[in-house]
Amino acid sequence: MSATEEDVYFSTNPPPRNLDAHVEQARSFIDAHAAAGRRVVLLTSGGTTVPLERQTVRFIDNFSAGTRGATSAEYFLEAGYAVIFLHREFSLVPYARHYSHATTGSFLDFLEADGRGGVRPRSDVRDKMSMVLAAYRRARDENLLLTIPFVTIGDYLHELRAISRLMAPLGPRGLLYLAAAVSDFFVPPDRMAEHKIQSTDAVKHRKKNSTTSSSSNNNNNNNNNNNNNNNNNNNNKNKEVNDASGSGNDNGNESGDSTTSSSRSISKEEEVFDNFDATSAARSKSLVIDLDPVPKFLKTLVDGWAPEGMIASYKLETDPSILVHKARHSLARYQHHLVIGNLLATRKWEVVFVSPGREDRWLRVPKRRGEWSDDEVRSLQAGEVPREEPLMELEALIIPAVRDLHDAHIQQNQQKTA
Ligand code: 9Z3
Repeated sequence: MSATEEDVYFSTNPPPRNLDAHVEQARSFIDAHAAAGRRVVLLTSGGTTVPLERQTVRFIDNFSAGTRGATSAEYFLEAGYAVIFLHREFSLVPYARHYSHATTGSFLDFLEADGRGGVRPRSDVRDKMSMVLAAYRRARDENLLLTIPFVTIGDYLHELRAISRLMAPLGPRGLLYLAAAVSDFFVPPDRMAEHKIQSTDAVKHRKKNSTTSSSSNNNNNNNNNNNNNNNNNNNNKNKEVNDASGSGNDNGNESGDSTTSSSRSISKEEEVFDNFDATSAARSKSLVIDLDPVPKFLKTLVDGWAPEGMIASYKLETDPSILVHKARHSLARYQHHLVIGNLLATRKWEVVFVSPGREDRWLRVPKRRGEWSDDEVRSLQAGEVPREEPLMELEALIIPAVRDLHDAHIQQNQQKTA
């Protein structure tokens, strides 16, 4: 991607409101850890949205609960990294993830009355909760975890660019671990509606009618035409509106006597349009959304924003037959260091590491009893979900393996500079 394309994207898509504050937080976080010689991972998590309106009521979302990202963050902290957790607002976050977002019940179910007017954790969850709490407190007290939210694809790209540019002082000790589910398509600002997209023309008609009567009459006529097929009764009422608007000619009333006639016509119209809303014609109106491709920023990221750090990205597919191919394609295209491929259905059981100059490496959670047979591996790789829940968190295997590759990346860089 050319510099101009990048400039155009970032100058036409507005930054998130708190970008400057986030940049300042990230700057002091990175500088402190760079000075301490610690590794820092910028980890992205959760799905980006694509707003359809500037004052957003409707948006397109990307699948991701944030489980991969939030769980990975905990294992990175355990592995000695400081973590910038760039995540979709209200998706899962490290440590709290163990108790939030329950699909049945609530986090309150983990608590019980202590008999003295207070509350305490339920006895059966107390041990685990005190471990989770201790790890969380350590991360917080030692300033090892910085959480920054995003919502839209635009927010995400602005934040990613700004923060990754700050990673330079870390040199090869910086790691970008891109697990967020990022939209491939978006509505460019020049085509985005300001207000909520309407499912009927009713508001447009009403607005126009209350200002210029000639255009309103045209609209009425259009509406009449639409209604013609569906509701003769409405058609008659609409005619009444036209007639009531003053001059009696097709172009509507003159400005002089508009007040009474237009207010009358509006109230009549409301009746007409309320009926109109209910017609099958209005209901069957489809909304066609024309989306542009999101510019591919990974190459720019590798070349310009964080040139010395290691970059690992996830590749999500649902079709097993293309997963490895797409992961390789991504690596060849962006020339970064690691693609972790996963299938939506089996993402909690296995992933594949694809990296330059190395054999593809599958990481799989162990089975409760025995080893995975060749047949079982084949069906996993074909996207078949095992009956039993995974025995452990796959991230417990992924993060140490990423750390090994990061060790090698740092070593290579040291050799180059020696
Ligand atoms: C992933 O593949 C993540 O592992 C998941 C995690 C989104 C599947 P959950 O949060 O899910 O645990 O529920 N993330 C990357 C998805 C993505 O959009 N990748 C892009 C692509 O595949 C490249 S950046 O083209």
